[in-house]
Amino acid sequence: ASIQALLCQFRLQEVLNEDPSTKTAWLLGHIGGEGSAHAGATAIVTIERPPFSLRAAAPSVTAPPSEPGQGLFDGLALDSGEQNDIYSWAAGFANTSALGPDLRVSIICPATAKHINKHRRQQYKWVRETPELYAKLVRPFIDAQPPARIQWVHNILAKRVEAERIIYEDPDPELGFVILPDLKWDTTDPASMYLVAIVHQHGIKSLRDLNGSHLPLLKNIRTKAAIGAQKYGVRSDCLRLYVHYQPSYYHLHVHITNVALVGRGMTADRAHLLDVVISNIEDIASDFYQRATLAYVLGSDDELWQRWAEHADM
Ligand code: M7G
Repeated sequence: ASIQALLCQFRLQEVLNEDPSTKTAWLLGHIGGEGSAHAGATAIVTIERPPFSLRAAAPSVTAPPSEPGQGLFDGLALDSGEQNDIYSWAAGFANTSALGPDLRVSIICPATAKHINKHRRQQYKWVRETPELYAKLVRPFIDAQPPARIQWVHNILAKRVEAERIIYEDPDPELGFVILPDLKWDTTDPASMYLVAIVHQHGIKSLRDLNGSHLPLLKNIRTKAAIGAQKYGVRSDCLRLYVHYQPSYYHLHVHITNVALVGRGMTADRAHLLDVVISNIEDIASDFYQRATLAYVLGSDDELWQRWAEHADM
């Protein structure tokens, strides 16, 4: 059957997730089986509003002005909208090919339970981790992490894997680290440069462990990140350096990105800027991060979620 025919049979059961920022929705339902005893096949339909393709619609400088009746907004069906002084706005349906397609659809059918869980919205909670809660809930969780979780880190530090991708190394066992492209970056576009610095020292699990004794290490990373970034032509004043709390991997590493890159991992939810970390330790207190309350978002998919959920105050 054509995609259109399949979609005409789709019966919605649940909106699994909606993301206003990407204008995407994930719908769970059934296709086929109508009027018969069986329910049809489980299907996940993803609908997305694509970006406008205005470049194709824009007249080139040499083209003659468009004929009447060939305007960009022909076929538009708008509500009456609002007007106020020089401002007016309305909503409606495009019905015009000049703006490009206004819907993209994809179907997984039959969808498995795994597909469904993957696309179902997580619940989120904002938690405030005091030093006491860290000691009670989080540190035991970190200590229980299987070493295999950071095997990839050890492989990089021992040059067993990705050795040719290392773009800078300070081999000092105390102050040293390696810098290499993050797996999220394909190294083609410097505007989206994403590097990671992984320290040689073992045992610094996270931001919580950092104190005055680590200032030389942190400053060393701050200085040398610029050398690494030079390889991609990114200037030292165009770098955003931060650590995540909570991180996914409990071996100290610093994210190094082009400031032009904006995305989820650098929002206030989890990112702690290296400059601020250094200043807090150096200018405020050597044990700042042992005394601070650190707040962050937990998703119901996070393993830490369960630990907090068992804690009565959550
Ligand atoms: P994080 O703050 O611990 O967790 O960062 P996050 O992934 O939730 O941000 C770990 C960083 O290391 C992430 O930016 C990952 O994309 C990156 N990363 C993870 N792995 C398994 C690898 C890897 O094998 N190689 C490289 N180069 N980067 C990795």
